[in-house]
Amino acid sequence: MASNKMILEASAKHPQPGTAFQYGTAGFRMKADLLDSVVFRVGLLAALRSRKLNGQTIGVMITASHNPPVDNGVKLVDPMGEMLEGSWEPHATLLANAKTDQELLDTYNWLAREVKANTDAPAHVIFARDTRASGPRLVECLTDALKAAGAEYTDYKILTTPQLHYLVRCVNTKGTQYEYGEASEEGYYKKLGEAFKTAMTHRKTSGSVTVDCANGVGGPKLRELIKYLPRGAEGGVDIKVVNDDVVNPDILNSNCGADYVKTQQRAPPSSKANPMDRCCSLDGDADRVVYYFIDESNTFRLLDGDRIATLAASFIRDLARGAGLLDELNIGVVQTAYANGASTNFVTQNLKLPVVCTSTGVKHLHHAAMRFDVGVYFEANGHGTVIFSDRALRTLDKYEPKSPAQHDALKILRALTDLINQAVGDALSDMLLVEVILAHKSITVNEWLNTYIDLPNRLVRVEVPDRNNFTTVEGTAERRLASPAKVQQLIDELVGKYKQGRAFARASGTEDAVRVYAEASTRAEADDLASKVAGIVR
Ligand code: NG1
Ligand code: ZN
Repeated sequence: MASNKMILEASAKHPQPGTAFQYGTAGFRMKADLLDSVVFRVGLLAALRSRKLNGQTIGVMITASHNPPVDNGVKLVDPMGEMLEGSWEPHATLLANAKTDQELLDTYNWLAREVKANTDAPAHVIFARDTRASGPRLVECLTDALKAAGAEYTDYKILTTPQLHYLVRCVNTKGTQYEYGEASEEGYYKKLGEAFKTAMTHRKTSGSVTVDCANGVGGPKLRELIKYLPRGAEGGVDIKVVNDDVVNPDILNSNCGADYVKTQQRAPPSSKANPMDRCCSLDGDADRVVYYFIDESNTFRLLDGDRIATLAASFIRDLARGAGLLDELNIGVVQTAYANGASTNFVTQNLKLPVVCTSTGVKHLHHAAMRFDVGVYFEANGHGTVIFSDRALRTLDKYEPKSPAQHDALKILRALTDLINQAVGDALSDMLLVEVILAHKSITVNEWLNTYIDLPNRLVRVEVPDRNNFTTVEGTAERRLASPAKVQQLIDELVGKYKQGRAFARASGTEDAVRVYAEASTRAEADDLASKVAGIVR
């Protein structure tokens, strides 16, 4: 076959550097210098995936999110804008690790047979990258592969990760009853802008919101989005954009951004915000957002993914009730074990909504959320969204409100289905959602924070000789260890001694370490429990 020769020749330009690669929760991510062959091979896999799925369009995003500027990464987006199906992750790993060009070609052809993909069938791929300096070079590696594999492709240049997910979904739903939107960057802004305007009818946010863009792609994209948002008293939002310098590539994610704020538990040092000012931070590819403020005693207060989830769940539940649809719609919240226990209690006891706990990684949360009509899911680090099932969309579409109040609630609910990115967690969309909710509830960030009181907690990173020794019990959402022997029993005995104590240990999926999480009724107890569990693990 002609393409065999082309793949061999193209691959020769991007030799495997002798590194072992693994496609994980964040796709492939590492020093950008090592990624040429990986991105090339991801291109081959994207073509194969499209062929397997009858020529539907597959997305490829080149980004390393919150990692330092010297890193980069690549991940695949499935047709409805979701993460790559889990069963294909090992295929990506297999291709990335083929040692020679010939071995790569053999693996590619073997894989095509294995997944029953016809390598001559049409393939469609779209891709984008963040603002990293290594992006253009990696795009060339990608297009070399797509050309060699005979795939048709479109380069969407620089986008946020969620914008690419949006586009993939738009392209694949075009002309169907589930058409997601106009498949262009402008279409994304128009959709969000119009939904925001509808959701904000007769409302206005109080004060301003300062958005730290991590000096990443979120900066220019937010500035663009602002042009589509309503201005002035009616439905306006005053957005102050900071840390949006994408000209100097070295300052990306440096002392700013969602990851910095969440892990350091402080505002970016460059912040000029006054006490009680509403602030939020995006990460480097704008798929995560956390809110925060400095209180009157100058203490930093974080409103993380758990807080966004509880805020969204409470708002949507109230709207569903207001529209007379609370019994019709099965609303639920999905969290991981890292969610603060107080947030879980708030959802189950105050909101009276079900909570499901899944393993770490948004793909797990997304899948669990799909089982609800309205599934609210967020990781504590600020990555998440709200998804509406087809049944929920049909219900909202067909429902005839029985009063003006029901009509108003229904109108907002419908607007939310457009405002919220259904494909993936999206910092820009989530930020607008939070602004809408705060405006509707007429609450400040401080009042939002006081909805419930978090349990003191501590997250510790423990270096161990081999983290693979730490396996968890199936079905426990990584909350219980199966091995090493006796470790779980020791943790259980310890936890029992603490008031409102909860602790677990699991191997990180992204770092060579074990993470220990502990919470208890007081700061001292939470710290003590975490350090004792770390002692057991070590
Ligand atoms: P690991 O390293 O598996 O704990 C971390 C985060 C996840 C998620 C992934 C990236 C914590 C405790 N874990 O996972 O929430 O963001 O990275 O997909 O923050
Ligand atoms: Zn990210």
